[in-house]
Amino acid sequence: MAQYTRVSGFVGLITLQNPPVNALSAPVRQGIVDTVQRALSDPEVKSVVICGQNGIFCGGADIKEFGTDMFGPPLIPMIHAIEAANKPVVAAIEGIALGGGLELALGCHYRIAHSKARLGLPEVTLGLLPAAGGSQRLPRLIGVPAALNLITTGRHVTAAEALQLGIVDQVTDHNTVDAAVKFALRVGGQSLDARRISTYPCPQQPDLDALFEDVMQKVRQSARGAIAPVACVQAVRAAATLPYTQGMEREKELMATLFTSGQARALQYCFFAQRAVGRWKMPNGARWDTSKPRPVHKAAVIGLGTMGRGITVALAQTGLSVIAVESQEKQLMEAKQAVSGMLERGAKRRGVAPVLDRISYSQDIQAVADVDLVIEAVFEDMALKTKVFRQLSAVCKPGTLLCTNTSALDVDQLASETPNPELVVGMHFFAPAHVMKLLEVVYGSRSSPEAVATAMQLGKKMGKASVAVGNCRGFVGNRMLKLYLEQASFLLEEGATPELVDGALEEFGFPMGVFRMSDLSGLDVGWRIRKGEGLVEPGMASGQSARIRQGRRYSPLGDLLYEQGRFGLKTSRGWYQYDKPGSRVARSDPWVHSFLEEYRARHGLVARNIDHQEVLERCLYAMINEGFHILEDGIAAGPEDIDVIYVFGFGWPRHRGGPMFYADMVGLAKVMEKLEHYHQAHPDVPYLQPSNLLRKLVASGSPPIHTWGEVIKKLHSQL
Ligand code: 3H9
Repeated sequence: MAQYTRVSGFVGLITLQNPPVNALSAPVRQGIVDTVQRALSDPEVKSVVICGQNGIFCGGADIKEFGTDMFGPPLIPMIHAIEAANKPVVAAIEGIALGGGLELALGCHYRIAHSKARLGLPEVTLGLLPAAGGSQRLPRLIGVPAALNLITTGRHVTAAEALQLGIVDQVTDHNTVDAAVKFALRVGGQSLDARRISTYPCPQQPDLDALFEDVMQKVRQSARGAIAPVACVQAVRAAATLPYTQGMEREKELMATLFTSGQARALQYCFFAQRAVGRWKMPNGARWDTSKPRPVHKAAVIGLGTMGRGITVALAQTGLSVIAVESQEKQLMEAKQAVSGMLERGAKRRGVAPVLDRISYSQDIQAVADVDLVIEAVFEDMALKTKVFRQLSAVCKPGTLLCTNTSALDVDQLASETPNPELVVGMHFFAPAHVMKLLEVVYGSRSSPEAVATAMQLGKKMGKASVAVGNCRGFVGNRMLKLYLEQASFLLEEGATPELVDGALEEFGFPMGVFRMSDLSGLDVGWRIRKGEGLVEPGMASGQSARIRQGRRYSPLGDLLYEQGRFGLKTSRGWYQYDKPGSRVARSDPWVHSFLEEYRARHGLVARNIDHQEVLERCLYAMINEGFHILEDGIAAGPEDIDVIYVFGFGWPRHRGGPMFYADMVGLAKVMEKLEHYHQAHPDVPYLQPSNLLRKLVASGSPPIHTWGEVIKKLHSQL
């Protein structure tokens, strides 16, 4: 797990060996302890180099070990022993030095990095802090402001930035281990007094209290209830104000709280869930590891509304040639300008040249004849999409993959309009498509494994968390969202206000409550979807029937606001009021409050007190119950798929793991009992009735989330 060789006569070379990222598992730590000791006790050896095999220095502590009975030598004394060594130890950083990997490097006396290496302390993203001395050494090395930035965000820096910050001593474009060995030979025998970072005083900082107060306020605001970023600030404060040994005590204390927290569990679950969704499988047995993606060099986007423009940008930024097609000339001109603007702004942010020449524009669908893949993003209307799919089938070269960006329509129906339904999949992007990290890849009943593999691979190339899901109305994300939105409206009918509902959800950790979100996306959007479903009836109908549609409870509140021209942000009025169209500051609107009172009076509804707990239970448990239905129906392969969709596409707070993980944390029996309670109180809302799968899981003793698959399999085999 750590190989030892002597090179160039006088250098002990230690190579970490634990693929794929040389994580510091117990055998690796043992290997480091043993080989360092060997090098230090060998009189021939004048200096030591530590590197990682396969061009990767180290990805940090082994996350898989967390939550298990940890054994083997602990990291802190191991790193102290390296720092205290009387022979120079040089870290040769290739690939990555992250978390404990960078902490190991900070314990070394010198650091040499390859120009393509990335370094960082991403522990905060796992609900932790750099607790192998990282929170104490980094501020001493690069100063408090820069260390705070890196530790509280977990961002990775390039080798160039690391050099500028003073994290590394040298950057090379050549063989890093060779450069480190050469360097080690040169510094062998030199004094190490000035090279032990733990002995450095923290660089002086004027008005330290004000700095920490300011940072803490910002961190609390952006953390939305996550505790690790706050602990990171506290740990760095200890580095700035306490001697090293006391700072280490504080680091340990803070880590102890974080390490066993539910938030750390949730964030580590998210880390693995994000990777697990890449190992997709379909109910027919097709899988990620047996399905070969097709090469995609040239793609087309049909329809250049908001979604089409974002998709065009995302594809071009991935390096593909893109043909962007829009039949309306005015819309095409506007889109061209908007896409160029997005590409230029994105390029400026990343410090690269914009890739405007990768895109060609056309009004004629014939222009897509030679592309490998098309993404249709026209208006959400089945008749229109059907027409486009028929045209594409006639125009495209054989084998072209036809993808639809529909957010809810039937992928199978569209596929049936083409002679090759196996080449049709959904690629459901989320607005803005070049920014949002989620992609639902929707397979129809006849989609080929190659088509799914190609869409999944393209999603990955675009930097999206891509999740393969089955075909049903709304797929996974929007199918669950519908019930969440409905419950929020029902709560208004029963006595809540938009402020109360949003307050509860934002306190839970959503960046935006449901009504602020609705104002942002536009009440007209939701109205159009409900109209398409045949749910909208115009006018202020009164009486019970106005609140029953298609045989179950319905709230026409959103429709009534829409009829008043209150579309949300774009009209400065919606569930809230705004100073001007587009303003993000939502202010309470007395009109909405009187409107709600009149509405309740008209329908004979008596307002009652509703607390935050009820808001959360009604909105979240309804959504979670639908998640169980989705698992039962085989639309999502596992709870991780649902959770990744919600964390990446719907603002579910990552430190709460996702809706299904949250249900597991709350306790399945409790979720079921609450659903039963609310269903009894609202028998006209059938979806509050606990799903079969939830009942089965509770009956099986509420097994932990990673074992739900067994119960789901059993349920499917009984069907
Ligand atoms: C820490 O260090 C705490 C310390 O302060 C000490 C406290 C006392 N452990 O992402 P990929 C697996 S906390 C175990 O697909 P990429 C990963 O699950 C740690 N496994 O590849 C996957 O497995 P599988 C701080 C790990 O090239 C495989 O490696 N460190 C670890 O896109 C490939 O991963 C971090 O937070 C690990 N540390 O990205 C770094 N890392 O194939 C976390 C990865 O079975 N890691 N695996 O699905 C990453 O950010 C990315 O994995 C990395 C590679 C950038 C390294």
